[in-house]
This record gives sequence, C-alpha cells and structure tokens, in this order.
Amino acid sequence: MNKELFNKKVEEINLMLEESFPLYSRFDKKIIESMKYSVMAGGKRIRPLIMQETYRMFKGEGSNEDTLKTFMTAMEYIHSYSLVHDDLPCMDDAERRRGKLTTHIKFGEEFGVLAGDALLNTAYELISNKMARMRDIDELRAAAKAFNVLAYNAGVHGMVGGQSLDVQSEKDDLEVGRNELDYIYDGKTAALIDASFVIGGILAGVKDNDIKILEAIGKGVGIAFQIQDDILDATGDEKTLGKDVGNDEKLDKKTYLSFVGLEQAKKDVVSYTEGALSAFDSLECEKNEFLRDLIVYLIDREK
Ligand code: GRG
Repeated sequence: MNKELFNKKVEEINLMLEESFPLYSRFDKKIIESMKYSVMAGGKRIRPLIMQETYRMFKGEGSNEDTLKTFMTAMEYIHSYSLVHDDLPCMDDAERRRGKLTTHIKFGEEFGVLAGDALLNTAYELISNKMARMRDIDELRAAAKAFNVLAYNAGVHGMVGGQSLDVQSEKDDLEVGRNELDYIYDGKTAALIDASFVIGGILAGVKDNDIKILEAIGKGVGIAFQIQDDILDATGDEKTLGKDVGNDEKLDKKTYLSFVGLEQAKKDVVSYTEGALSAFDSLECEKNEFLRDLIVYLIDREK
C-alpha cells in the first residue's frame, strides 16, 4: 500500500466532510457541533474510500464526482452514527473511541442519541436533496438505486439487524452459534462495506453482472475486516487502536475466535481476502491497483 497516497486521499475526504455540515443558525449550535465532533474525531474513512475507488475504477478519474461525493459523505455519516450509538451506555458503554472521548461523554448522553439521529437523517437529506435537482433520468435512476442500497444495508436487514442480534446475545441470553455469528457479522460489519463497493459501481453505471461481483467482494472484505477486528481486540495494543481492548473476553462475548481459535482465525482472514481478490480480478474492467492494495491493507491493519 502506498501510504503517502492513502493519506492524501484520506485528507481529501476529511476536507470534503469538514465542508459538509449544516451551518449554525440560531438554536442548533450544540447539535451541529456534536455531529461534527463525531465525524471529525478521526477514522480511517475506508467506506468512502472504497466507494470512490470503485467508482473511479469504472469511470476513470476526472469525471463529474458530485453525486459520488454526496454518497461518500452520507456513508461516513451513517458509519459515524452507528459508532456513536454503539458507544452509548445502553450499548457498549464506551468512554473512548479513536483515541478521543466518545460523543456522549463529551456532550452528554442525550446528545449521543441526538447526534446519531441527526447524522442518519442528514445523510438521507443530502442524498434526496441532490436527487431532487437531477434532470437526467438515467442519473436519477442510478442515484435512486444507490440510495436504496444504502438504506437497505444500514437498516433492519443490514447493520441495524446485525446489531440487534448482537445486543440480544448480550442482554437476552441468546445462544450464539455459527449461524447467529454469521448473521451478526454480515449485518453489523459487512453490510456498509459491501454497500460501499456496490454504490461505487451503481453510480459509475456498471452492468448487473459486475454489481454481483462487487457484492461478493464486499461480503468477503467485510467478514475478513470483522475477523481482523476480533483478532485486534484479543491481541492489539490499546494505544495504537485508540480504544479499550480485551472487551470481548471481559464480556465473555462469542466472537469468531471462540469458534475456531486465534491461529485459524488468522488463516481465515487471509482466505476470505483471497476470495475477495480473485472476485476482484474477474471484474471486466481495468483494475484499480490502489483499490486492490486497500483490500489487502484492511487485513494487515493494526487499528
Ligand atoms: C448502533 C445501529 C447501530 C449499529 C452499530 C458499527 C456497529 C454497529 C458497532 C460498532 C462495533 C463494531 C466492532 C462494529 C464492527 C464494525 C467496525 C469494526 C467498525 C469500526 O469501523 P472502522 O474500523 O472505524 O472503519 P473508524 O474509526 O476507522 O471509522
């Protein structure tokens, strides 16, 4: 992975996000500040990066990226909202994220809830606002399809669904077997990663067959990413990760490692990633080497 190029692209995404928030008017300063704090507290930005690089792989660089940028922003807002809500006292009760205080610790619990609500709604507002101004029917159709993919993957059959079963496993004594674990990982982690590949493809106007391949890549990368997250929770370093580690063991939580052990989990991260890479190689387009490297980086990451 070309780290310099990665950092440059992340910096560009940070600038785009910085400029995306509503302006303060009379009484909305605190809610907008809490949204901004949650999104701008750092983060690897891998979802918007995946979306952008997938789009560019099919469309080339230098085409109009206006709509793409709106979806990248919305995706990062939704990802941030999920982290803010996941950190709340009723969920993971976390005090630190990305090396900083979590939103509810900084602004109060009510604003943890409200910042998440505001981010989710603003994400959809930004997209629908853009769509309302589209004149070209093909562009509008693609945006509607991408909007649906985003909402579906963030919702009951995606991230919220996975998180719901995860919460039940902790609070309702639901027994977690492999089927339950797969459902949790597919939803809570893979859904948004998958949607990032697919939306990049839809906005670039790719054929249905390639969309199916992008879905397969996203699923593989998403699962590998979550297993790597489990590995980092068991073996990673708090300082590097910017959050507490060893949580899964403390909470006696079933993870991928509970089923296969650490060594097999490491091998499985590699094989899921290899599966994703071979799907990537089968796409009918000139390959984006940066995107290929990004997929590999996600399993080599230390945070
Ligand atoms: C509250 C609806 C709702 C959902 C929460 C995202 C999530 C679902 C829970 C967070 C806990 C967790 C381990 C989720 C798995 C996905 C994951 C590893 C998220 C962290 O993503 P990164 O590493 O975060 O991309 P950064 O900080 O880099 O943005």
